[in-house]
Amino acid sequence: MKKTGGMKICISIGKSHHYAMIRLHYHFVCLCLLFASAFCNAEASRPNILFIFTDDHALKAISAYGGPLAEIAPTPHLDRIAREGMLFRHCLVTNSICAPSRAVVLTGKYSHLNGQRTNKGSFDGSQQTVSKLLRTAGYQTAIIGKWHLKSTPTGFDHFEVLKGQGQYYNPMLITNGKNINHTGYTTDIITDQTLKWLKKRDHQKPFFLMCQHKAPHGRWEPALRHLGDFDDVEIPEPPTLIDDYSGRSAAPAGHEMGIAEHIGPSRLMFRYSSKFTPEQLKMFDAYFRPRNEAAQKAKLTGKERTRWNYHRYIRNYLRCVKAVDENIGRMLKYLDDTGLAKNTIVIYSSDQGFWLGEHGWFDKRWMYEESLHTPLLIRWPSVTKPGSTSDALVSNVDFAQTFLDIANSKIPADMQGRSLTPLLRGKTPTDWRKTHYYHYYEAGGHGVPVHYGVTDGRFKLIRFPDEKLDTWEFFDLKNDPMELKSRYGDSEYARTISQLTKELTRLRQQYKVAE
Ligand SMILES: [Ca+2]
Repeated sequence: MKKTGGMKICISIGKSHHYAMIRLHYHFVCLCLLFASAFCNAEASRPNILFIFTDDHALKAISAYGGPLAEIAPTPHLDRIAREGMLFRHCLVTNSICAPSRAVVLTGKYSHLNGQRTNKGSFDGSQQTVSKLLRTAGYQTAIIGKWHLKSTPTGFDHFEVLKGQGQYYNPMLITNGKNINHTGYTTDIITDQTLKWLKKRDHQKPFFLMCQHKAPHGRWEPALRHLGDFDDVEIPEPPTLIDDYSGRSAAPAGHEMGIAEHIGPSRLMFRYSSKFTPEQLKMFDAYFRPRNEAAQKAKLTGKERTRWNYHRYIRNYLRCVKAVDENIGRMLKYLDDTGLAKNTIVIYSSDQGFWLGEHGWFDKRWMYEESLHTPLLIRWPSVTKPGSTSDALVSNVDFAQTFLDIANSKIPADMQGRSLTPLLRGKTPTDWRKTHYYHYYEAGGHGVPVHYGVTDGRFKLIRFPDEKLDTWEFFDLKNDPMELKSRYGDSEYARTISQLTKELTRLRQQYKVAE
């Protein structure tokens, strides 16, 4: 208001009514500035949403979830998100496979409604997505890293995505339509590019940023700095590494995801998938070649071969996770250093879980526990109680609605999930879902047949409709957490099976499943 005095002096030489008009005009401008400032503060107070998403990250490979790998391969930065936010123990995917899961996250709809039932085909980007809705609501939107939906990303102010699966080294990133080659380790580069975008973004708008890593998807090529990590520690084998699939239907025995027989030379680093620079190749060869030659010379067979494959696989997988965790540390540090941390919600998840040798498997797809569950850690400063956990049945179909709710945006009625914000505020609604519907469509992928089912967290009912199988499975997860014995048809469980069968029908109607 200091200028008012100056103005008075300035216009005191003018006519008195002219002076009054100018003063009125000046006050009007001041009021406008005040309103504009208040509006900007409201804009700034809408939280930023940082969604960090990985590919094929098993819960057991995040130390915050505990388990036998937690001490061997700690993930301190992921654990920090859990320690400062909420860890969800039962985030269940609707369809445990890469592209479909990503489509569910973007649309808040099951695969049969968003059209992305399998990894084949291209995502219909003309449909309603959460990125479009948030952009319309005034958010600046960006996706950097793995996209895996073939069609050009829509609803983003900025996209910078790998082509298809991408590779672990020297990736090409399609950057707003232009192909740009990078040299280095892809997990590091995706973070570099994410931080670059954060620095140059429009600081007047809140952001919705999807930072999506390729890792730890196969074929597991570690960062050069992690070659040799975990070599000196004994990694426990899962109790079901050698599994004969008895006690269940014929379905799991038909798998083609065996660490023993299907994992193949490129997943075991006898062949490399990335196009290396000469220096990178030299370091890979220096580490892997002598070990590979020793393994070939030993001519291992049977269980010994399975065990060797498992240890080769799990070490490379954990090395890839280690680079993810380090890069999450870089992201969190940037939020701290810039002061963004206090108004940025950080969400960590993966497109599904993964088999780390249980039942002798790598890969995902099955409705069994390890691939049905996906990690979910959310830090919402001053809203979510640090170090809290939730046992509610939540799902990747809830993510879109959660993002919209956080942004205080309208949630379209055709989305099929539910916002997690009440849970994040510490209150699970009494009518929160008690059962979860699952549906896998990619017939024959890694030998996994089409199947669908329901679980309430304690029991699980699975239907394999393929005419050659035409079978069901039922598991009591409390008494049989490793899902080794189907009790379908067991009179002891007749009532529960009947109830779950009815619930399955009800859920299929609720979610508008036609097939
Ligand atoms: Ca995946």
